[in-house]
Amino acid sequence: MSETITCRAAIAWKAGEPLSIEDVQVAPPKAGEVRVKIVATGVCHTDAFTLSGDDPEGIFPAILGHEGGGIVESVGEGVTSLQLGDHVIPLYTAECRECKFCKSGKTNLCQAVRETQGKGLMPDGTTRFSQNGKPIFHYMGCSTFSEYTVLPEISLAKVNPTAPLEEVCLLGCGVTTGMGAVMNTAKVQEGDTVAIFGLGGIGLSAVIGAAMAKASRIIAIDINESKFDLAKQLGATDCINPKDYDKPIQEVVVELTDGGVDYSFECIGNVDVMRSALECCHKGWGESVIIGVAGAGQEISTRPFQLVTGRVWRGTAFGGVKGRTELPDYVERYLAGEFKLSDFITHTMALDKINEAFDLMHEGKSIRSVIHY
Ligand code: NAD
Ligand code: AHE
Ligand code: ZN
Repeated sequence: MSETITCRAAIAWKAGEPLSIEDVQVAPPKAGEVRVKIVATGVCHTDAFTLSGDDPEGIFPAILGHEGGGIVESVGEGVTSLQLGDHVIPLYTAECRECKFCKSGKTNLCQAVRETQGKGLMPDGTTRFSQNGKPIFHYMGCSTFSEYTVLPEISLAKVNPTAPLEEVCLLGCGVTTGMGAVMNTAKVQEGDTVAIFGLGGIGLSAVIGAAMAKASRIIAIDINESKFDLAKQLGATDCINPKDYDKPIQEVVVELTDGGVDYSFECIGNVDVMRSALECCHKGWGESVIIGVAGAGQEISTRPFQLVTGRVWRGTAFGGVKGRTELPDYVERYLAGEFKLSDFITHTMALDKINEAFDLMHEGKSIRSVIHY
């Protein structure tokens, strides 16, 4: 039986306040749980979203972070699929392979631990994090902004140990989400036309996915033109800044593509852009995929006629990817050189500088900052 560990973590004490780097206690894993030493973690816009206070599920104090890579430090009773020393990627979408959702063959949204996860707790309804006896909540079932964290066994993907965790941590959210949205959710085919709104870690990964799918036109859209060089390098055929036009961006895309694109992806979390993304799709068949996460109380709208005339609105979480089954293969494909991750890592830093990662994101200066422990 392992002991409680005291380690450094970035604590979100309150919405809207910077993270505070402090000692926390991490209890040993209980039955069916695994304690992981985090080696590296990316900072995703969703972490900033929750810290801002806009997340209806946001709960404080908590340890944020959900885009990590680490090594199994100890396992609880009954854990069979993982052992000490295994390299793992934490999954905010678990995969139990037993629930109605897992068995449906229709979704990656396993619900086995989702309810307690949304309350910042482990499946038994308690937390493994505390500070001098005061409980601290988990986040998205991952809490990778801590040197050590505890997850359910079903929330860990075991990956090839030769893969650098400082890079493949990005497969824990951003890169898998963007690529998966294109390839799993939309199933873009050779020759299709695509528009991608927002060129952060998610949107640029969608560009990679569209290029891999051999889309004939990949229209990359952002109000920050500093993102355009990398978008082009990754395969975007056109880069557009909506601020350069005095008409709605959907009209611009429709004109550029003889009636609209086959697929569009919203990678921002802006409900007005979600509407543009739907309305730039081709009449009769165009499909728009919502990836961006919008704040509490926000709603999408369009004229129902947009759907009556054949456009489809859908959404995706973690790119529709079943983490334990499919993520190891994403790592293998990265190792085989099918796509690069280093392009995304614009900044690296130690945990005590993590607030700078949030500043860089808000200033539009980073794609991904990766924290090295
Ligand atoms: P990011 O901040 O790195 O990138 C967002 C990009 O959108 C930036 O380049 C920004 O300049 C651009 N942008 C902002 N407003 C715009 C506008 N009006 N028009 C065009 N471009 C605009 O964020 P990210 O980490 O790439 O995440 C993107 C979104 O995806 C977030 O909402 C995040 O919460 C969400 N997300 C969803 C999932 C999922 O599974 N559904 C997974 C990861 C992230
Ligand atoms: N808690 C928010 C929703 C947040 C959300 O949509 N999260 C995405 C992942 S974002 C990763 O960066 C997701 O996978 N959602 C599916 C799920 O089960 O959480 C809210 O609005 O309540
Ligand atoms: Zn994320």
